[in-house]
Amino acid sequence: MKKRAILFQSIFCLLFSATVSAQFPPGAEVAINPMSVDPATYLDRIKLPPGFKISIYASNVVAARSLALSPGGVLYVGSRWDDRNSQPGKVYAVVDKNGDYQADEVLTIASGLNMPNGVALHDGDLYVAEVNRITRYGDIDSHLTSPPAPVVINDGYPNDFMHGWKNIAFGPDGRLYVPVGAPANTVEPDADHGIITSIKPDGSDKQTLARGVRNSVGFDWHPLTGELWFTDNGRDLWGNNQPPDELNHVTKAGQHFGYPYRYGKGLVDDQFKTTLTDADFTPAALEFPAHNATIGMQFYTGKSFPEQYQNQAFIAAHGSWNRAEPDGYRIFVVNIKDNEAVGYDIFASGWLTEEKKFWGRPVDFAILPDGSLLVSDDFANCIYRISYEN
Ligand SMILES: [Ca+2]
Ligand SMILES: [Ca+2]
Repeated sequence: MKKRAILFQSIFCLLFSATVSAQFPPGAEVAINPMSVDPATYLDRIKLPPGFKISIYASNVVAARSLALSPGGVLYVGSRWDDRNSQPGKVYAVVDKNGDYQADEVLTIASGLNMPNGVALHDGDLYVAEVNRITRYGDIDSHLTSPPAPVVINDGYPNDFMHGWKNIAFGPDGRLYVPVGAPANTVEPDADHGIITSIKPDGSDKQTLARGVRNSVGFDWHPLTGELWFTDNGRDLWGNNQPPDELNHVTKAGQHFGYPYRYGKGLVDDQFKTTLTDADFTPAALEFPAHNATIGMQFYTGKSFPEQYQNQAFIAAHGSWNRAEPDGYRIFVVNIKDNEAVGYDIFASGWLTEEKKFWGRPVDFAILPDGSLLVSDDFANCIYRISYEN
């Protein structure tokens, strides 16, 4: 009896501390077994396919999240916080002045923002997504040292902190796509949560493209079809090996991608009753291992990687926090054939050591004009460059 009480207490404490971590991220969203190292000294641990090389493009980019590269070659970087103990975040501009693929300047474009995770560029203007609002910084490349005051184009998004940080990007239709995550681990979201929306560049005409999305922090449009594909993270606190993380494929507006009733290709979470049936849900196009935290994604449209990577999707697995043995901390490449995701390979790994400690967490991508791939890391506070050297 006493043993049972202790066991119950331990489980309760574990669940409680995990829930607290889930609800109060900045300081508390600490995955298991972090190790702080100079990433430059650990790069030789990264495993890549033959012929590929990784280097540091920029260091000291604190909490580097979403990436957007301007036609002028300036890399804009969002973040969720300034450091692990303070929530307001910064937006950076990373400049490689002499074209040697090593940044010479990391400038702060804006600071004190409400988790400015998302950045996007359109007609020379920088768009920044905070939790509840989208702002625009006009003609940004020309004003790196004296950025203009931001213009608020939409402040009508929910202000929930949980899953409120956003990836944003302009679609082939010229609209800005803005997700709104579910405001908890598992909850039946109202019409304003668990969705992917789009707005015009002036912030007007909000439309909802997809529902049943728990927390997408990565999406991109297929270069040939122009259709949206997005990552989504499965729920926490449901064991070490379920539910799967997801890659999803939007084939028409209004599709429901399952949350909180279904995960992956059809795993049922019956804690919520619904009159919706399997036919009402769009299953994931591809499943990834649970808790890998698949976030940033990028179709490869560069020219320097081998032919097999053309139009394939790179996906960053940020790495687990809610799993007994850490997993993730790597980059997948998804094989998309005839508009179907047929499988994935591990493209880059090694941020998780053999002792199951992690020293880096990949987040998002950008493609340089030479075809090399930039990768942000919000734990090692840097931007990597992966190139194909033959
Ligand atoms: Ca340089
Ligand atoms: Ca789903």
